[in-house]
Amino acid sequence: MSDLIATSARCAIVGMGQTGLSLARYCSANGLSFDLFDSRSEPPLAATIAAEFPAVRCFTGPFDGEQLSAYPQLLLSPGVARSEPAIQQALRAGAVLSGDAQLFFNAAKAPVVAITGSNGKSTVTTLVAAMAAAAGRRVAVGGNLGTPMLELLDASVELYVVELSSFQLELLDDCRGAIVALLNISPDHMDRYADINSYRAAKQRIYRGASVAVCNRADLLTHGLHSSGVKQLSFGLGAPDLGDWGVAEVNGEPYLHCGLEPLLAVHQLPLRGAHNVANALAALALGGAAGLERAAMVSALRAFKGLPHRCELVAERNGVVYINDSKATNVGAAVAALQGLAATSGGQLILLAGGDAKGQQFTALAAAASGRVKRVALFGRDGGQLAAAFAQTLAPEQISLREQLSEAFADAVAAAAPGDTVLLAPACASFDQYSGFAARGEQFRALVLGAAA
Ligand code: UMA
Ligand code: ADP
Repeated sequence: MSDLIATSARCAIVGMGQTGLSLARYCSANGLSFDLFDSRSEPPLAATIAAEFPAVRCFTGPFDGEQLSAYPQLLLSPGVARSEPAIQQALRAGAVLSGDAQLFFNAAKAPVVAITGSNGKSTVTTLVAAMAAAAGRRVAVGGNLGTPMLELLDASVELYVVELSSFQLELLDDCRGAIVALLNISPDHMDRYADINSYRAAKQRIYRGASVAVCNRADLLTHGLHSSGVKQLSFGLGAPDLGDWGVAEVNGEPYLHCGLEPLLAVHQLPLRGAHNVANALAALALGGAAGLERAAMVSALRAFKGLPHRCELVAERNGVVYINDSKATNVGAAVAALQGLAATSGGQLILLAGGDAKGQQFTALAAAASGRVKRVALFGRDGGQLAAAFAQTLAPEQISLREQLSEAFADAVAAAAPGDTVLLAPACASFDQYSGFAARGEQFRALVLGAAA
């Protein structure tokens, strides 16, 4: 439900990570009493929370459903699934569940642009914020991108731009007139959802209460059912209808367009790959709906070189190009990287992949590798699962399987010839061996630059 139900009742904040801390600060600032829970014995922010809220009770270790059932409201962090048996028990006992996203939308006094999708969220979120800044707006940007949404709230902000994960959307009922986009849907987090339909259903919640809904013409799973009051816009790589966003030729050259109006030649985008053209169009659609001036949006697009760990050029060494796409934590993103780079790199690709498979199937990745890669060097906990999938499309001598990224990297270097591209696009989460995708990308960068131990 939308609001905190009873200001006098103590609520349970579940999760003692970044979101839990932001929820505690929000409750405290609003005079609400709360206890904190985390199923881990040593939650990452336990010490910070204890120092900031010395009088607050913190319970760590496996959740106790009976204990949680005593609270009328549970504020869940995104990493805690509502399907947890203890959470289900509290629900049956009548508890109301909410999350930081709903509290944020309730409290935000300035317009909000909200972005979700399986891939491209961070890129589009950052782009829209850059466009707003170029247009002179006081903009606050965060959410799944990094800074918890509740930490962004500030009376001086003129536009909020937030990235929302499916986890955060699970508890969102009403985004209260936000301008929203669902960029694309491909399987991800299949260890949390029963199937792609329940994952899609979580993503589609972004449309609840939206004033403007932006979808991807090429991806039917992003199309929502809206009530008549919602303005609908679309983006896609084909020519757009009036008012929509797409690509059409001007004198034989592809240009980003709004309807019939050309805005920028595709080759002037520093971002590479067809998926980034789609991202640029989505950002334009959102920025346009938020009233940003087109000239400012175009200047931001021309300046934006992309985020680290997303198809990022690390170096060229001995004629071999090294690309860090550590943020490719699912099959859809890794396939986009393979397709994009195979189209632009002259030589052959060597793919480094593996890690925590999150319940995914790798058939689509193996199919995309066929004819595009000369070798795959696999690593990490679930490297064996990837090896089994690649065995269906590649010859045995094209596949190597190691424990560590450093070992797989050595295999990749040994196989690389001048003109080739070595691509880290793991198609897996990193948590089996790293603190996150950034740490994995940094190790790759260090290996390439010869600085790793
Ligand atoms: N956890 C427990 N027990 C608990 C609470 C959490 O085991 O009681 C585990 C979770 O399962 C998870 C980890 O702890 O593995 C962190 O969960 P969290 O909810 O405490 O995370 P926060 O520190 O609050 O960070 C969250 C987002 N994390 C997740 O959704 C897992 C961050 O997104 C986000 O930047 C931050 O809020 C601020 O909004 C990270 C992420 O990996 C980058 N997101 C996923 C993704 O992008 O694919 C969805
Ligand atoms: P997210 O925040 O959704 O994870 P990012 O912008 O951080 O998205 O990009 C994550 C990964 O997905 C990167 O590997 C990037 O190259 C790839 N990617 C970005 N945009 C798209 C897209 N529109 N379609 C498919 N893959 C994409």
